[in-house]
Formats: sequence, structure tokens, C-alpha cells
Amino acid sequence: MSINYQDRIPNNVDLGSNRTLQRALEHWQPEFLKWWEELGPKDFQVADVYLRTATSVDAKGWATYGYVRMPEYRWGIFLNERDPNRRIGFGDNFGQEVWQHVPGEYRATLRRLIVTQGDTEPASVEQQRMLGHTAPSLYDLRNLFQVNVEEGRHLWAMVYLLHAYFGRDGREEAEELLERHSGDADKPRILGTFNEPIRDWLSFFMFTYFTDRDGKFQLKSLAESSFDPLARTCQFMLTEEAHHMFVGDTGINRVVRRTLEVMQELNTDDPQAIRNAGAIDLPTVQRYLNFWFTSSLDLFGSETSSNAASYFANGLKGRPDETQYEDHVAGDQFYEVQLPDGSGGTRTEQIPMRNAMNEVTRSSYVRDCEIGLKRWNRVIEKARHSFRLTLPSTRFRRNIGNWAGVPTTPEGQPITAEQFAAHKAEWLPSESDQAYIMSLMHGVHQPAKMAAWIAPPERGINNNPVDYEYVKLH
Ligand code: BYC
Repeated sequence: MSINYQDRIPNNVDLGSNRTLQRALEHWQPEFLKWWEELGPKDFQVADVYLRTATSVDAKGWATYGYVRMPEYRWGIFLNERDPNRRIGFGDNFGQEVWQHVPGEYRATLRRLIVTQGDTEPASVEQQRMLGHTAPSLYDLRNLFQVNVEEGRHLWAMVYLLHAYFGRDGREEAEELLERHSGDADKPRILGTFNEPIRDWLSFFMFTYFTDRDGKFQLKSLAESSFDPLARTCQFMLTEEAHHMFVGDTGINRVVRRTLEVMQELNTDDPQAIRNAGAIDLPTVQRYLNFWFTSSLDLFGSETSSNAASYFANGLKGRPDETQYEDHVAGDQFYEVQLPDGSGGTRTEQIPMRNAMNEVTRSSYVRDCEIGLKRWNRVIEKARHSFRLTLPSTRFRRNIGNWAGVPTTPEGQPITAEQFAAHKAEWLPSESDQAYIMSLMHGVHQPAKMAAWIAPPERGINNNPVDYEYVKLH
């Protein structure tokens, strides 16, 4: 008897008409579920979670909300509608027809890009798997699980492309996506940030604000791709991604608001007094921000990259919002970058624009990050405090690119390794900061209750009240 697989994998790619692909995904599905059971959210698999599920790509009504047990979440495959008039938007093949199949000469490179994108999705679920135990409220617990199941769906999105367009190598890569694990000494995840542990909720909010935002910019770059199925997949993923960044943005906002309340009550900005009252002092928020922002900067790759130049030239990966640029070929333009001069200073270099695409995207990302800081600082300013959260320089604490391993101040001034070591605890989370943050992490799992280190959200999910029972624990 044939299995009606369309029911089991909701999709808008007419999966039922391609038996080979259907069978390949059918083979992968139990592997995915096994991975979810073993490395997905620990101990909450039987809880009923108020989740949104993508059910179509219609901008007006693409999701439904309801209680779901996470292993029963319907991870579907959704691509934006095909635009028959879509043309290649940048690079040497500008203006030609987009590709519905993978050109042989770009096969390995496209596969690599899709695998790198796909690898981050399960990685983030693995990083966050213990956080359910210490959620500050049921509202937050639900948001964590929403983010987790959607990252699972984004893995499906990439696995679909690998299976549908890359034959046997694609299937092997799909298996390996479940074999590498975040932080694993032998088989780590591909990109650095996705091997960093996320043990506490301040880190989770920083990750969803800063690292998911890298996701936004990388997806926007891939949404420009000449390989049309990749572009359409990423366009739809961006729809879901917005909520993840909202979780980070509002999470940090709520931490700051609670801290300000305590500062007001005690009439002090002394970090120790604020900690004694169970809130998170603003300098500690800044140190966590410094860590996750700089780690996320590394995700854009090197300032000067021949890989990036060939992705652009060949039309595989563009700039986010490519239409905003006048020249889509960028063949004879230059971009100015500041690089370390090797003797403790900086030098300015003009590099071909195509080689600077990682830096162009990183600069747009930094501007986007600033929006949240403005919002959080407005809250601080309104409470009449002079403290301001700031983004460190893109040279600070870099591990990838031209500034990798070059010690600088948060403002980007090169310094000696000794000077860096002497100030490190002011700039980055120290062991004692981490111990303090961990001491606050106790699960609050009753409706209408909120941990003392964070303010309640302004509104609930999908017009429900804040104290709604977003997760029913059994
Ligand atoms: N860690 O020429 P280079 C998301 C590698 S997040 C380790 O400088 P290139 C999400 C690089 O792979 C978005 N390795 O840069 C967020 C290359 O290796 P190979 C994820 C790194 O090639 C939250 C070598 O260094 N999507 O979706 O332009 C939750 C030289 O690289 C790192 C993508 O990244 C690093 N940080 O690479 C869930 C899109 N940076 O090839 C999900 C796909 C660079 O020589 N990836 N390397 O072995 C790409 O577009 C590009 O590969 C990169 C930049 C953006 C990573």
C-alpha cells in the first residue's frame, strides 16, 4: 500500500508527483525524528505547546496556531511561488534567465553553501536544548520551542534542496547534517558561533538578536541566488525568521526594563547592589552583548574573500536587497577597508568590490543591529540613567578574517595582548559573571508567573494574554 506522504510532509512542491524524491525524504524523516528526540529540547517532548505551524506561503495567512507536541510538529517544505519572469539579478550573468536546475560547474559550490546554511539550523536547536528547564515563564518557554521547531523546518528546507537537486551527494550531505553536533570535539558544526554553548537565557536572547540576524542577512543574500529553488526557499524562511529576532529584541528589552526598575527602587547603579536584588546589571548585559555580537560578526567571513567574489560573479550569492544597488555587476568598483598593518596599527586598502561582498553584508548587518540598541537605550534614557549600550567595533575579538587574533579595545584600537588580558573581564563575560547569570536560571513554569530578573512582555502571542497557558506540562 502506498503511503500518502503528502499528508506526512506538508509541502507546496508537489512531492507526491516525484516518487524517488518522496522515498528519499521518507528515508530521512525517521533519522530526523531520532535526532530531534536525542538532541532536540530535552524533557519537554510530551508537553502541549501553543505553536504556529507554516501551512502555506500566502503572506496574509501562512500559519495556524494551536497546541502541538513537538515531535508531532508538521515540518513541511515550502517555497515561495515561482515568478516566471524572474531574471538573474547580479554578477556576470546579469539579466539572463534564472536556473531551475543546478548548472554542473557550480554544483560543488552551491552544495557547500546549502550545507553551510543547513548546518546552522540543527546546530542552534542543539545549543538550546537544555534551556527549557530554566525558562523565565511559560511565554518564554513557548517562544524557545517555537524557534526550535522552526529551525527544524529550516533544516528540512535545505535537506529538500539537497535531495531534490544534488542526487547521491546531496543525500549523503543530508545525513551528515544530523551527524555533526554543536560543540562535538570530533564532528563539530561548520561555523564557529554554532559550537558555542548557550547555557542561559541572557545568551539565548543575545543569540536570537545577533546570530539569527546573521541568518536574516545570509538568507537575504541567498534569496538573490540565480538558483531559483534556493532563492524561493530562503524567501519563505525569512518570513519565520522575523519572530526569532523579535524574541531576542524584546527579551533584551525586558531584561533592561527589569534592571531599571530595580535601579529605581534601590536608587543605585551599583552592579553588586543590583545583583543582590536579583537583577542583571547593565555592564553585564553589555559584556554578553559584546560576546555574541562579535561572534556573529565572524559569521560573515573574511573582509577580503575570493570565495565571496566568485559567488557574486557567478550569481550564486548576492548582496542583501540587491535591487537597492545601482550597479549589479560591480566589475570595476572598489571598496575601502581598514586592515591591521601588522605592527599594531591600521592601514586603509581599496579592494575590488566583488572581493568585499562579505564586508558589504557585514556593514548592512551592523546598521540593522543598531536599531535594537537605539530602542533599548531609549528605555534607559527615559528612566534617566546615563548608561548606554553600544556595539563594539567590528575589529574587536575577531576569530575570522583580517582582524582575527588582533587584540583591540572595544572601540577597535589595536593594543597589546597584555593590555587585552588586563581588561578582558571588563569587556567580556567573566567566569564570575557567568556564575551569577547561571545562579538566576530557575525554571518558572506556572502561568502568570515571571522570573525576577526579567520584566513581563507587553503582549502575548497571537492576541492571547501574557498569562495564557502557552505550554501545558504533564
Ligand atoms: N566559522 O572566504 P571566507 C543562520 C570559513 S546563520 C568557521 O572568509 P566565505 C541561523 C568559510 O566557510 C546563517 N568557518 O568566507 C542563525 C571558508 O571555508 P572553506 C548561516 C568560517 O567562504 C541562528 C573559509 O572560512 N548561513 O541561518 O565567503 C539560528 C574562508 O572563508 C567562518 C550561511 O552562512 C566562521 N564564522 O564564507 C539558526 C550561508 N566564516 O569553504 C540559523 C552560507 C567563514 O574554505 N555560507 N568560515 O572550507 C556562506 O555564505 C559563506 O560560506 C560564509 C562566508 C558566510 C560562511
